[in-house]
Amino acid sequence: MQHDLLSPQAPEMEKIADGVFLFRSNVDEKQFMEQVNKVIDEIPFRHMITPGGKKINVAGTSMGKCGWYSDRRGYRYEMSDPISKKPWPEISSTISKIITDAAAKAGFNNFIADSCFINCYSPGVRLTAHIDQDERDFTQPIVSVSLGVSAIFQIFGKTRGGKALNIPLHSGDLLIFGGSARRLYHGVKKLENTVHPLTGDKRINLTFRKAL
Ligand code: MD3
Ligand code: FE
Repeated sequence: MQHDLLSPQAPEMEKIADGVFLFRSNVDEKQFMEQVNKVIDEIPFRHMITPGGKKINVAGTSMGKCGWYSDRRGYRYEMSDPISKKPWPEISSTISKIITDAAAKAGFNNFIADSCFINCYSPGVRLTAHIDQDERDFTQPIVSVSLGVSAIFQIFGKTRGGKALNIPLHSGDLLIFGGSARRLYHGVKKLENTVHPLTGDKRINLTFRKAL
């Protein structure tokens, strides 16, 4: 018999906006962190450079068939790390299945990520409003998993300006962006200077994508 105080249970999935679905404290943080640690052991977080020559304050690395990359030559997906020349570490089948299953619950069937871009935020670092447009097929969703220190994720509209919808993202939260939401500007507010047992003063975000 269910205890009264434990019901009604929180819904597993919350629809935030058209094409945006949030699963609160959905993933096993330690399982995902272990995967991240394997990746950074091979290819550490690095500050890439924009085509215009600016340092990107969020440090990144990748796993999967291809990885998002930026330097003077432009934004693109690379089949291996241009610096170390190593192929990106694989996305484990266990993690891949978790992502495919979550996408299906949001109505995106047969989503298979061929790339996962892993972002690392230090205290004070923010991600300015942008649209991800280096993937080939915009009908494919992006699935995001947050680890460690919480941050405020912001969804703007079809333009950079105006009022944002602010969504706090905590460790273990899984967020899906699909359909028309793929074309919305979004960003992350300056990371607060606090600590989390999993990551210290960092926030790590994984974005699973079908890039090719
Ligand atoms: C909406 N990362 O890596 S994840 C990114 O929390 C990125 O670190 C943020 O934006 C973060 O590009 C947000 C959620 C997300 C990811 C990709 C999107 C939202 C998106 C692509 C299109 C629209
Ligand atoms: Fe993005």
